[in-house]
Amino acid sequence: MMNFKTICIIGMGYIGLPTASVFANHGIKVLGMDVNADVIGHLKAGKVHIFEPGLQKLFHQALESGRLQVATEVSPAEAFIIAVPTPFFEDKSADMRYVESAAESIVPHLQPGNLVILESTSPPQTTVGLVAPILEKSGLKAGRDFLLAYSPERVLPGRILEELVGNARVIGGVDPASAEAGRDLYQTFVQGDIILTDATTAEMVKLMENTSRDINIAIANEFSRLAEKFGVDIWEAIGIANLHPRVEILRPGIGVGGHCIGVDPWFLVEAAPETARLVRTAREINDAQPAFIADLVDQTAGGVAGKTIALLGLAFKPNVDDLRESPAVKLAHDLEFRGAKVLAYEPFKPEAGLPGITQVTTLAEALSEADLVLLAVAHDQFKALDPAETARQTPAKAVFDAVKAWDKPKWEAAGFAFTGLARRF
Ligand code: SAJ
Repeated sequence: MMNFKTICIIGMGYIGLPTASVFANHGIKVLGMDVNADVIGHLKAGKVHIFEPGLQKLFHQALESGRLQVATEVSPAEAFIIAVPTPFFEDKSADMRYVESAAESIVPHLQPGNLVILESTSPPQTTVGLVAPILEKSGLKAGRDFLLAYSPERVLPGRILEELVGNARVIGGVDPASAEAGRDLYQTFVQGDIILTDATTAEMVKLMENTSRDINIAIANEFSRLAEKFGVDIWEAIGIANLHPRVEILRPGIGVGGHCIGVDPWFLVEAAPETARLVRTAREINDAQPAFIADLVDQTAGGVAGKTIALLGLAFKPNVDDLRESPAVKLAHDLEFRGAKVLAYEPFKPEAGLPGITQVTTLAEALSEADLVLLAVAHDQFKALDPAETARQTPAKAVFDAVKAWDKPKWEAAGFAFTGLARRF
């Protein structure tokens, strides 16, 4: 069994930072590296730059222990973990430049016997086809001179710290020794099962998980459109269907966002366009959902042109501060395109500075001149809004709940005309 004393984690984002903190708190010396000097500056000052429950405390504890350091340069270590983003280009093809440069930055430091782990979600065969050849520029060979594995992160934003420790972990090696070394490293803190396989299988597993969730959300969104067409309350219908022991329909909404589920399925489409047909269709359905909601709001409001809409929430899902690929942002643009004036309020990121979005920093400001209040993201603080109190803060006489977070009778009792996505009750 290998015993790792030092690791270097490349990328101090949503995955790298919690992972670095957890390792350090379990007795390993960690260097957290990020090319962004602002991020490192923040971290050095003891402040985490992202919102995730419990992370600030965990990070602080790791710094205090003296085992976690952060820097803008890679340093030698027994193991290297790559946890950088893999976004996509305009044409939906994978942008692997961060992974490439992370691998390049390891090359000068790579020693025989080191372990390198890729955690970033990547197209099939990235580990063997892209990362191995870059690392081999060191003159060392993957599987023979150094160990190389793929181990995807699978944690849910909002529950990252629990899931990092509790979830099962898959580790795919370029050879069995690499997978075993990965297990030795992660079992430092992982309490869930650790499953060993080959690198390409582990890459597929990750893509299959997020793709199947995307497809399941797409069918829920398509059902919501059908329900609109047939005058059915989709929430009632799903509730009843889900009583069936083998049916579990997810929630329709304003679309799918974030840097994972809305992105990863495209890696399969790009890798095998002729084969991944259902995958592509699901992506297209979910991507079109913000425009569908904008049309629905437009119809139910008797036209949004010239009206002011208080848009509640810009994050990609409830109770997170992440606005990447957010359908709420697309919805704001779509409503503006239809002639509305949108005042967006996002409590987790009140000043995001998004181009083309008018953001206000308080709820009161959003409400004060609204004709319509549109709930886009079911943050706890929006769910808890009191309709009577809201009525006192706004001239708006109508609300639209796109995510079934509000109680229709209560809002009606407060004097609002209430509509929502496929909503009768
Ligand atoms: N959404 C719906 N309806 C639902 C569930 C979600 O519209 O019933 C929307 C959300 O509002 C959001 C998007 O889908 O816009 C994605 O949210 P999510 O909570 O389903 O997932 P993510 O993107 O936060 O995290 C996913 C997780 N993957 C799976 O559950 C299979 C997580 O475990 C992964 O680690 C993460 O992607 C990742 O990093 O890949």
